[in-house]
Amino acid sequence: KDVIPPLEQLMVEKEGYLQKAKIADGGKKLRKNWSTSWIVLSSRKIEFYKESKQQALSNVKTGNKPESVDLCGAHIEWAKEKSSRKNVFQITTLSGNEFLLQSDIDFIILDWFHAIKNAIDRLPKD
Ligand code: I3P
Repeated sequence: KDVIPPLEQLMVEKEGYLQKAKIADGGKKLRKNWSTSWIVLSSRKIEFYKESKQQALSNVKTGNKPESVDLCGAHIEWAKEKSSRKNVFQITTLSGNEFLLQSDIDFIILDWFHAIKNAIDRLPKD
């Protein structure tokens, strides 16, 4: 059963570039290192690509996989105190991964915050 995933799980809800820094992995703190990431949100996960979308697509053959973040049970919150940059929010996953996302452009970061928050709120918590 469940061989064919529901169509909604496959649908991309939003994609674009943001500044990203992963600051914890499995609860273990990492050195903050901001970089531009191509970000793809679908109903239950976010994928972070290191390269542009074009490069990511052309790299499919090389097996260059994006970092995938399960949104089930994840938390999202503004994180003013975690950076000297403006417009930073944090996503924390059930597995203890922490990501900061940032854009200098107010409406872009607001759109992303609400899109991710809506996706999380629609999902079961575990
Ligand atoms: C970090 C780098 C980050 C900065 C961070 C620094 O230094 O400058 O950009 O975060 O500040 O520690 P390094 O490259 O030497 O690791 P913000 O840009 O988000 O402020 P922090 O330690 O206060 O988080």
